[in-house]
Amino acid sequence: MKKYLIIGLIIIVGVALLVVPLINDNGGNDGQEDEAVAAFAFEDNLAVRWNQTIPVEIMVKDGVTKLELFYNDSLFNVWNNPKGTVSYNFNAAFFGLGTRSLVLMATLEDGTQFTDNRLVRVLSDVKPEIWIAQVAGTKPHLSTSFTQGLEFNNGTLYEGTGQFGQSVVAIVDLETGQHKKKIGLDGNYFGEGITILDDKVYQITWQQQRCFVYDKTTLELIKDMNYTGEGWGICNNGEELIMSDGTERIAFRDPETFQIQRTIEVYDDRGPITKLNELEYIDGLIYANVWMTNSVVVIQPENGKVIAVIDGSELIKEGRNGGDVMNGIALDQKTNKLYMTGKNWNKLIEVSLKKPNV
Ligand SMILES: [Ca+2]
Repeated sequence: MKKYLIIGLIIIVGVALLVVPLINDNGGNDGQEDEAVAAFAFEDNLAVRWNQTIPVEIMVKDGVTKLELFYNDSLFNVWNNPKGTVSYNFNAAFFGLGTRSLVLMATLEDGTQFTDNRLVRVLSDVKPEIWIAQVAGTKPHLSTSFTQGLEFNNGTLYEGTGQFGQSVVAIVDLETGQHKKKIGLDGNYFGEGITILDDKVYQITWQQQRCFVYDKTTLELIKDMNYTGEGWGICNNGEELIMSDGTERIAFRDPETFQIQRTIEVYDDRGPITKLNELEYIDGLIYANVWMTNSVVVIQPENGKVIAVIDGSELIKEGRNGGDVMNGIALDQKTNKLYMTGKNWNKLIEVSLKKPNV
């Protein structure tokens, strides 16, 4: 009997949790157009460009003692006893590119509160240049490698591969494409990007939320670190790890703790660029493969603006040969040669970039 009593109590509490928010919501804004005491004067969400002004107009009915405006969860302005239409303009670049929330909260004399909210999408003010990736040379690449990470360190090429049961980190012979030394992941892990910082190789995993750290010479495992969310590509700027997760978001992480220090959202002048995959840090810019496309986007790390899109069509023709998507960007700092490849491609392609007016 005690068991049924407990089950009964759980059901009652469950129903109460469902019903109470519904009751409270009647005092809120949803579907209360005629009763709203304050609301944005525009119906839809807003799209603005970096450095443009976000024009906010709010219609206020009588009886509102306090009106508060929040942008991206920060209080931006307060009006006491507002009347009629109030306006407020601020710069869209304040919290950077991306999707932000705009919330107004109106308080009546009796303490009742009403809210209204919209989203603001802040687009880049830069129209990306088109750079053409041209084939400058080719080298062999193991067509068994489902390439997820590619990076040079002091003239040595490292590759990380994916697929359950086939994921490795390898030191690659640049001339033959063969793996000179490698370490495999346990079959439960799907390898993703790799990067080398301070004599350590960092390898992230797709959905297993774990980053493995190896000695860059011996490839012996030093430690592993946990994180939340998916892992796709990784590179570094000499101080921070820079990681993509399959969305438009890029996180800058502390290499010791793997904690996120800041994030950017990657946008061009039309919207977000999602499915950011393998990364490479070159001359202060982040190059990113865009999954399922022939494109690499070139991103400003300070703000997420895409300044160029590299068209990889010629590389696909040259290197794909029945393989999977383009993935893998690596600059050999010693020779200043740029290489790109794809998953299961049989060629590693030396690339020259044709830029406008160059
Ligand atoms: Ca890379």
